[in-house]
Amino acid sequence: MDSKHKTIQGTQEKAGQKTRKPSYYGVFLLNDDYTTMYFVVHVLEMVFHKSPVEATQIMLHVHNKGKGLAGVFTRDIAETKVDKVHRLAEAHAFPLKCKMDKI
Ligand code: TYC
Repeated sequence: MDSKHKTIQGTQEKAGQKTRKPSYYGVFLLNDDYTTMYFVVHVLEMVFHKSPVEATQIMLHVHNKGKGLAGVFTRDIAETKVDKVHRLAEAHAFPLKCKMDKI
């Protein structure tokens, strides 16, 4: 195609092109009887960038209630967080589980 017939691609102005808002997912940690409290706090600090105080509060909530929110992300980021938690847990032989739920 010659240059005077080229169209602008990927812009909002392109006729009929719809945009889509991202869906958000909560990433939750689940309680178990074997993972150490120290390790869960470490995961919350390293993977979810929580402060030591906030990480401890979330860990205790999970320990007492069975489940707790670690963070809210778009789908791809949430999938990556879940994967990171499971890889870290497996590497340290802990059964820590994490899941994502559309919110
Ligand atoms: N219940 C664990 C214990 O008593 C601690 C724990 C907290 C484990 C949170 C998992 O997601 C979790 N050692």
